[in-house]
Amino acid sequence: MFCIFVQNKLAMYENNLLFSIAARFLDTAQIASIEPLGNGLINDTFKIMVQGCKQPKYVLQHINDKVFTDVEMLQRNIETVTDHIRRKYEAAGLPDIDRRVLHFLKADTGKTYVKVGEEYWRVMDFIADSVTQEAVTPQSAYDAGLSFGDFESLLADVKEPIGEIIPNFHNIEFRLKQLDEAIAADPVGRMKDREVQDYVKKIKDLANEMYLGEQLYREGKLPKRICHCDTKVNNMLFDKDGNVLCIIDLDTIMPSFIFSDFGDFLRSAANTGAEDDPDLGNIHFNMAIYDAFLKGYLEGTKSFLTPVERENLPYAACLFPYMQAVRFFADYINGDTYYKTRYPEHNMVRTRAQWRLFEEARKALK
Ligand code: GN1
Ligand code: MG
Repeated sequence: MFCIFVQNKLAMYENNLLFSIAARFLDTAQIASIEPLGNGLINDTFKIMVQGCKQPKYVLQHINDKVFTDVEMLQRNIETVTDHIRRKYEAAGLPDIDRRVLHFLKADTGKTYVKVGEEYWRVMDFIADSVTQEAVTPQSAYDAGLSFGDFESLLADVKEPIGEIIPNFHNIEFRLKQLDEAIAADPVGRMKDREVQDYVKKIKDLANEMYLGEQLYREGKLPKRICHCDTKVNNMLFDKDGNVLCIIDLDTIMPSFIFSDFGDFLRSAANTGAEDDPDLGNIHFNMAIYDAFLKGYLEGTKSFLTPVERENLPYAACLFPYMQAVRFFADYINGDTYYKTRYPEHNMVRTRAQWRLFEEARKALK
């Protein structure tokens, strides 16, 4: 049995259950074990080990359908995108395509997910000989810029509709409205804390500055494109030599401003501390990483990026720590109902850390 922290509770996954779900996708006779994998804040992920193989063969994932309420759309989006990229790679004669784009297995239902009881599950191939990194160097930041730029340009001509899987996901006006609702409801009494009140004020004082993207969009000056929308460093797989292999965690692919992919990558990559660093002294905005990522991203997107998008990339790098602070903070006030937390104050610690990163980015990019 495995225990995984979900919303302060231990989620228990019986081995038998995991095996029986895997059996819907593949022949379980080959399975040696199923064990927890990774540190996502939303879904629960497991690696499937098979006999005679040191590295995992498949990844089994429990889909959080409180967050992704339309699982059919979720998987359709992912299949559309992965099929599209695969076809392009094949046409270009690229080698080793199975390690460059994710592949989801079909279950006995013919779909790439199953519903077991009230829960949704899926299985994908594990990308062989790949590693994740929590930190980047200027060289890998440059490569990541190229890769995410490439990723967006590969998706520029997708014909099938890509649904907005989480409506208003990166809309800061909407996120601030959610914060206001949390403040008004104050369901667990966290608003009486002086520090919490101070953060409300700090966040609101700078809100106008952060509305820029939505304003430009309303004025018809900023397009939405198909973006990844969760470009954290640990959502890229690298090969043993540190080259970018494959972009993973495709759940949030949806139409958005390119600011999402640019800003969210730097939110993790340019942070010299951890996303939830309790020591704010560790948190600075690393300009060498910013410059390298920018260079790669501009190269990767040169076929389509407009001047308005290009000029506002520094804004995007500030917007994302700001927005993440707002989201962690609202969840804290709501009593930790969205993000997995490991201890009671976790979302507040994350809020402080993201706010500090925002201040540091704003100072560095002024
Ligand atoms: C969530 O689960 P994970 O780590 O891929 C969140 C992102 C946040 C991130 C913060 C659907 O992503 O938007 O930036 O946590 N995903 C969703 O680490 O809300
Ligand atoms: Mg994600």
